Formats: sequence, structure tokens, C-alpha cells
Amino acid sequence: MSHLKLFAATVKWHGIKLLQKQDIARRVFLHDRRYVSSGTSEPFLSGSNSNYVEEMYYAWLENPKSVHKSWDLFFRNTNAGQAYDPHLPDQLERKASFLQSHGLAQTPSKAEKLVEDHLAVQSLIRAYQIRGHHVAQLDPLGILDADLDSFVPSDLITTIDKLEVFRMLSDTKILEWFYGLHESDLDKVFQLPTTTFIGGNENSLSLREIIKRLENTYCQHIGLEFMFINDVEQCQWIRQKFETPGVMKFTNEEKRTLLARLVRSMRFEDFLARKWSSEKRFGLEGCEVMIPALKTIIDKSSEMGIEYVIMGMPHRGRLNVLANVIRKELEQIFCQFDPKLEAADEGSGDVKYHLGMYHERINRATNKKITLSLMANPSHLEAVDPVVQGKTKAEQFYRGDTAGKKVMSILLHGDAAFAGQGVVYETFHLSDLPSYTTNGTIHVVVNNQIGFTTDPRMARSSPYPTDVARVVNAPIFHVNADDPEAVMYVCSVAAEWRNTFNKDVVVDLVCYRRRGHNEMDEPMFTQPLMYKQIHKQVPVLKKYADKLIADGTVTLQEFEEEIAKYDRICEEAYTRSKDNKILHIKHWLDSPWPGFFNVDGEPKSMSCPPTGISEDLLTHIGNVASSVPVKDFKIHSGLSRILRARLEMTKNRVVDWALAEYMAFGSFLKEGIHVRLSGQDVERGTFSHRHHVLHDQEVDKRTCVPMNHLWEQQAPYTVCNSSLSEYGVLGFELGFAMASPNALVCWEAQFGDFHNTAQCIIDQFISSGQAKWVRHNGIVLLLPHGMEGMGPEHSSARPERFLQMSNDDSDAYPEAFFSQLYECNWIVVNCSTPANYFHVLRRQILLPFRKPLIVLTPKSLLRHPEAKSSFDEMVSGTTFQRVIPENGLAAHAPHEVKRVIFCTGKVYYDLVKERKNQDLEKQVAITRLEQISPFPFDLLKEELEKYPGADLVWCQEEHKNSGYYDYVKPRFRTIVNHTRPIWYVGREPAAAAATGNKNTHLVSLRRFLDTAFNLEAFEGKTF
Ligand SMILES: Cc1ncc(C[n+]2csc(CCOP(=O)(O)OP(=O)(O)O)c2C)c(N)n1
Ligand SMILES: [Mg+2]
Repeated sequence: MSHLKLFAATVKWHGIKLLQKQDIARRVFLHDRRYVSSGTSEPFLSGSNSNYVEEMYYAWLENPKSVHKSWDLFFRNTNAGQAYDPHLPDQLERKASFLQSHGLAQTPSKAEKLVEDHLAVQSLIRAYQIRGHHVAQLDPLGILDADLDSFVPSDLITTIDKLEVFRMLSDTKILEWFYGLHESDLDKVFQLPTTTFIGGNENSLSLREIIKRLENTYCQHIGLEFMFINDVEQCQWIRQKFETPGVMKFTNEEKRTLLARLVRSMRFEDFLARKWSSEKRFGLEGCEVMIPALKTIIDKSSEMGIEYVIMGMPHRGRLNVLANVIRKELEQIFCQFDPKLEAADEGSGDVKYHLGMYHERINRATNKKITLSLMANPSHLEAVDPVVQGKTKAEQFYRGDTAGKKVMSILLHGDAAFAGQGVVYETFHLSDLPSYTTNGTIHVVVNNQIGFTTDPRMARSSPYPTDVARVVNAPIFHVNADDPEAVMYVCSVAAEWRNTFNKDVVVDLVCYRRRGHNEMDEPMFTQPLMYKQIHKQVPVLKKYADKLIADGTVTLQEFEEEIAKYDRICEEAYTRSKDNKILHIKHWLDSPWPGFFNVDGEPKSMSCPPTGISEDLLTHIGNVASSVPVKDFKIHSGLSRILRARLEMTKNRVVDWALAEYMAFGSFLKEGIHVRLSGQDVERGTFSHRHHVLHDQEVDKRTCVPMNHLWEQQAPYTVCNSSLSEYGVLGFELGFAMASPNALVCWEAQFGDFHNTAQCIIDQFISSGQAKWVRHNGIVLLLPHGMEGMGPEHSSARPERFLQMSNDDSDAYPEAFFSQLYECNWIVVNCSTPANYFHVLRRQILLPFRKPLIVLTPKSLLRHPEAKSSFDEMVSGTTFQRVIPENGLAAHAPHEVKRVIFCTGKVYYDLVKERKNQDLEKQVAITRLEQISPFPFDLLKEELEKYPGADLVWCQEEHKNSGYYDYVKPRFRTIVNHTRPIWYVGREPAAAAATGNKNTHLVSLRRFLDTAFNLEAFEGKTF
């Protein structure tokens, strides 16, 4: 191979230096230039043409191993910033002519050549395995590259690439330039390495056959990305599945099933288009193959033992999935197009392409029972991903399916959303964490190469929309969606992968969108050329049917009968659908809770028993919470002190915040209620108060969770530090809480402010989930909150946002407090005592229905000497106090009281202290609102009436435009029938939640405390 050529470095040296500077723009540059290297395996001294060094450099940047090692060394030195040596080119030139004149740069010996050639073949095979996907024919339209690089790897010998420069070069030329192999080598037989299966039963093949088989596997309609996986066994598994000759064979029966499934997929969309041509349905046209794809995944998974599949998906093709995968009755779908359909359930309901579904049936392919659940979701793309994962985890957990052998999730994505939405990344990062893994998810991307009106080139910076999956080493199988058999094969392998290795896998269905974003949109405005091509595109069903008819697998008549049969099914269902005048969203539940409600789906009672527990239980839990229930376990001395203090409290029959929480959690475990606490650093507690996981100081990774040692027979307690995510993790816990009403699932924010990065889960699921999808959820959000001079962040959990979204009417006095609780969308509390925190957690499970609970939790109160509760407030018969009335001197002579201050949370302790300092205990009553929403109208009315001569003040430590004031003010005024004012005392309105200046914080505190106890402060003021 070696024709010694003069080194061209002198010409190109400055070029290299320049290129280094341009490194950042490399990808764009490469793309624009349609660059292809042509001589990477030639040694350093053999460069010939003027572009040679430049080309070497690009190839080296792409893959240092693709160039000869002498080039590698050279570029490495140059890149390491070695100073430019002006004499170097001369030296090299001299060296070159020296070697030439002494005949030292000659052809290697025969043995060497043999070894070199085998090595070359090995690297050729590896090049296909790594980069073959770049030249696979993935786009059914044939106009775009599925990867934005438009990159043809320089080390692939491909007959099917599209680039101009490759057309000009013959394959054999490339062979020679890259691998040192001649045309004459093509028919030589080479030993195959153990890292390939292209030989089937043969150990060696001719080079010509090797190239043919590699192209067949890696460069046709399937593009495989897997060589980044750091596990040889897994790579071998994939190679075997795709490289083995003849693997992609289907029986006639399988082909007919595939055709029938395509018929259903396509005719369903056609039917909707015919009947409701001007209705939005986000049709699947252009990716009809998705339906058989999902069915193949489910069939294969069922065959491998899966009994329950939980799915999440966006709008595109959702009705089709409901009809043809989940098998929702067609009339239930069709009737939703009727504008006169009345809603039977309370709440807002949701559009038809957001509703969920739960269905148990027999899988026809395996004859085994399978349950399918499609989770309801909001418009917010990808938000449902972590929710599906949480629900899947819970279903696995409650079935004892720790390895995910029975329950599995499938997530569908759009190409633009998969690449663009950060929650996808957050969800991937949960996939391998012990308390969050679902043991592998199958991701299916409907990659129609457009997002609404935006081209991929404007929508992502990664070559593929699926690159995010690489972070967890998930194999990615790209496939041309116009090749239904390739799609089925890929889906079958993906399901096998998931159920063999229990790891995530991605199927990227590269397809197109036949219509606009929805059926009303005109796509030619923005993608004229693409849509010209799409209009010419023969539908996949026709293409596949033609193929099967041509090869005799089906007859034209059979095909037409299949179509007519399904059309008839649709027509009959359409006729029946007209009888449906009422929509029951209840029939669209994705997570039914059998036995929890009565047969009509109503709560079995409308009351809540007392939430206290026996003294014995309190003492027992207190003792375990103070102990290390494992032998020879050395804990930190600081922790010993904390445990001693807990023991002391237990003896003295008091609890602080952490112990009260322990009592609540522990009591549930005895009753068989699973408790799960998840969030950042929750195991110890951000404020080092909880310590639910003890760490042996001498044995690495040895831990103990005393809560799991309370009783021999108890429900498990899960406490888990999460990844540093709010959106993903809160979504996950919400999904977990969906699976069963008999679990207390809590998510704690590190500081309350951080919940706003999970705002979508709060707005779209927690606040409105029941209204949209009649689905109850008892998740608990623990949000550390309190103005303690810690700066604009770390102060406020933004209670105003939750209150603003509370659905109780500020102007209507409710009839009964319990139905008020039943009708609200969530409960917002700010407890001032540990006992009340204990009770509100207990009430969460003792209620006959489930509501999300938002708890503003304290920080400094965790250690405040006054913030303690006696066992007396927690024993049997005691209960949660929505309002804690004044019970001091002022309450004994209410007619003399001049002012009632209403407040909530920590500021109560500041107010009590100040009142004492000012000796105003008889004149000023202080009443605490513990449950802020739904607003305790009834109890506050009693309080107000008790102090007829007092002026009424709402005092909060938050700024006026935050906190609770805007929520409580109209409600207080409803109670007093607008006859008395409720004065505001607190901080001024502000843009930031708190000041960063300690002094400003203290000054403003002083100022509002002064106002609170200035009994003349509001004299003469009007309201
Ligand atoms: C979080 C979020 N942002 C924006 C939108 C508005 N939106 C709806 S569909 C869509 C395009 C989605 O593109 P893609 O993910 O590729 O799915 P496709 O519609 O192509 O199937 C957009 C931007 C949304 N629904 N959710
Ligand atoms: Mg798209």
C-alpha cells in the first residue's frame, strides 16, 4: 500500500494551527464542507496532496484511532500546545528523503502484511458497528438525514451513501486509502473476530462478503447505536441479534398479522378523517406502523413474563392507541366527537386525546392475561414520563416484583419533545437508582422529523433526537418506519433486551407526518419541499400490501376483505356511539383502586375517625426512634446525643418535630400502610433533624433504618435520597401515590422554593388532576418554609401559589366542613405544633378519600424549645386542629380583648414572645390557622364572634403580595359579612421572596411586630 509521498506539512502547518482555533465550530464546519477524509491509515510521512494534513486532522479529531499512529502522535503533540518548531517541516522532509534513499519505507513483509490486513478487517468491522447507523437509510422520505451531522464516516466502505465525494471514489480506492487493502484483497478470505456474528456458522469470509453483510446489517433500514455500552456481554447480545445472517425472517402468519394490524391502524385514522374532517385528533398518518410496533413489544413482553404494562404517551396517535392497542370500545371514543355529549362527572374533564385508560385482557399472541394502563396526561409534553415511572415502580413494589419481571413501562415520545424537554433527562437519571428504577423502560419515539412547524435543525443540537438516552447507556435502535418488518424486528429485540437485561432501550421510528401538526394546520406554509415529497409518498399500508400480494403471502381479495371487515367494525361502533349521550370520565380511569370507594365510586363514609394513637404505641415508637436496633453498629457520637435526647423526650412524654413525624410514620407501618419519603437528602434531613438512616462509622455502606425494626409484622418503610431533581422526582412520587390509596407517599423539597422547578407537576397534575381525570391522589408535599433572614431563596415555599390555585370559593360560606374537605382540590396546612403535624399526616390516610396535602414545614422550629408537644395532644381520641384558638388570659375575658391577631406557622412564636414583652396578654388574643385551605370558615367564625369588641388583624411574616393575605382576606370578610375590616400586618410588598440582608430582615420584623401590638395602629382608618 505504501507509496511514499512527500510530506505536506510545510504547506499545511499554519492551517492546522488555524483549525485548532476553529475547533468549537467544528461540527458545523464539517457539515458544511461535507468533509470526508481519504487517507487516514497512511503513516505520517506519506502525505501527498495539498489537503492531506487538514484531512488527517479532521479524521483524527473524529477518532484518533482512525489515523496512523504516527499521525496520532503528531496531532497529539500539536494539540497539547507544543510550540511550533519552524525547523520541524525541514527536519521531517529530510527524514523522509533519508528513509526513501535508504529504502526503509518499503512494503512490509508478507507475514506483517497478513497481520496488518487482518487488523484492518477487524477495524473495518468495528467501524460498521460503531458508525454504520450514520449511513443507514432511515428517512422514508429520502430527503433528510435522520442524524443532523449528515456525516459519512471516513472509515466505512459503503455503496449506498449519498455524498458527492463518495460517488467520485470507488469503494476499492477507499479500501486502499483507509485500510491498506487492495482490490485484489476483496476475494481473500479473512478470519472473523469473536466480536462479530456476520459469519453465522462460518469463522471466515471473503472481504467482499464481509463488507456486504456489514452493510446489510448496519446500513439498510435499521441504524444501531450501541457500541458506547460499557458491557461486552450486552454488546455481543445486540451484535448477535442483528448480525446473524437471516435473523430477520418472518413466517407468513406473522406477515399477515402485521398487515392486519397496519390495516386497523390506517383505517382507524381514515375513518376519523372521513367522519370528522374538521376535528383535531392528532392523527398518526405517516407513522401508522406505531400500532403494530407497540403490539409487537407487548406480545414479546407478555411472552417473557410481563403481566402489566403501564404506558405514557403524547397526543400523536393516542386515539389510535386507545382503540387498537388498549382496545377501548370504539363507540366510547367516537361519541367524544359529539359536541352535545354531556359530562356526568364533576370537574373540568379533559380533551379526548388526554384521557387515560385501564384494561385487563387476554393477549391473543400468548394467550396470557395482560393489563394495560395508559396514563392520563396534560398537554405538557413529557411531563407524564416520571409519573408513569413512579406508578410502575409502585406496581412492582406492591407485587414484590423487585426485578421488574412482571410490570414494565413503555414511554412514547415525539422527536422534538424528546430532545427538548429537560424532564426526559431527569427521568432517565432515575432509571438506575435503587429506589426509583423500574428495571428498564422501552422508549418509542415517533420521529416524524418535525415539531409543530419547527425543523429538527432548529430544534436540537444533538445529531439524533434520541441522544439523551446515551447518558444511561441505553441502546438506540433507529428504524425506517416505512419498512414494517424491520420495525417489528427492532421492537421484538427491544422487548427482549428490556426483559433480559432490565435496562432502558430506545426505538426511534423515523417517519413523517402526513398532515399538519393537527388536522387544521397547513404544513406547506413552513415545510414546502418536505410536504411536496410527503404528498407523493405512498402510504406504508399500500406498500406493504403490494409486497405481500406480489410474493403471494396474501391475495388482493384477502387484503380487501380485511379492510372491509375493519371498516364495518368502525361503522357499527359509530352507530352505537350515537346512543351515548353522557360521558363518564370515571370510565377512563387509568388507576382504579378496587374496594376503596363504593360501587358508585363514592367514599364509603363521610367522616374521619380521631387521628390520635395509644400511649403505648407512642412510647414504643419513641423508644425505637431513640435506639440502634442492630448489634455491633457504631454510630456517630453527635447522633448518639440526638438519640439520647429522643429517649429523654419519650420518657417525658413530649415530642419535637422529628419525633412527631416518626410517630405518624411508625403508626402507619403497624397498620400495614406503606410509607415512602423521597426527596433530596431526606434520609438525614436537610436540617439534620430526621436521621432515619443510620450509618455505621466503621463499616462502609452499612446502614440501618430503625423504622423498619418497629414490629415483626409491619409494612415496609422506604426513605430515599433522590437525585437532584424536583420535576422528575415529584412526578415520580405522584405516580407512586397513584398506585394505591393505602400508602403515605411524601416528597420533601430541600427548601420550599425549589418546588417551582416542578411547577408543571403541581399545576397540571396535583392541583387539577382530580378535576380533569376524576383520579384521587394523596401525595404529601413537605415544603420547608419560613422567613429567617436566609436570603431571597431558602425562605419561602410560596404558599400564595398553592392558595391561589385552591378551589374553595372565597365568597360562599360552606355548609359542612367535611364536604368542604371532599370538594377541595388539595389541602394546604402550616402547622405550628409537632402534634398537629402528626395528626395531619395521620388524617391523610384515615380520610375516606384522598387529597394532595401541601405542608409548609418549619426550619428553626425544628429545634425551638417552645415548638414541642405533649403526648396528651397525640393520644387516642385527639385529633387534628384546623384552628388553634387563643387559650391564654385573653380567652378568659374575651370582652376585654382589643385585638385578635390571626396568623399561621412560625410567626406565632414571635408574636407570643412580643406580646409577653409588651405585657399585652389580656388585650391581644392570638389565634392560629393550621389548615389554611380549605378555609376553616366555621371555626374562625366562632373565634370572631367570641371577641366582639376587638379589631381583627391578619399577621404574616411574608411580604404582603405573598404568603396568605390575599387568600384569607376575602374569606374573613365573608365570615363577618363585610361588616368588619381585617387589617394587614406584615412585610411590605416585594418582588423577591425575602431580603438577602440580615439587618433589613430584622428591621422589617421589628417594624411589623410593633404594628401588630400597637393597639392604635388602625384607629381612624377606613377599609
Ligand atoms: C411543554 C410543552 N411545550 C409546548 C407544547 C406545544 N406543542 C404541542 S405539540 C408540539 C410539537 C411537538 O413535536 P414533537 O414532539 O416532535 O411531536 P409531534 O407533534 O411531531 O408528534 C408543541 C411545541 C406542549 N404541548 N408542551
Ligand atoms: Mg415530531
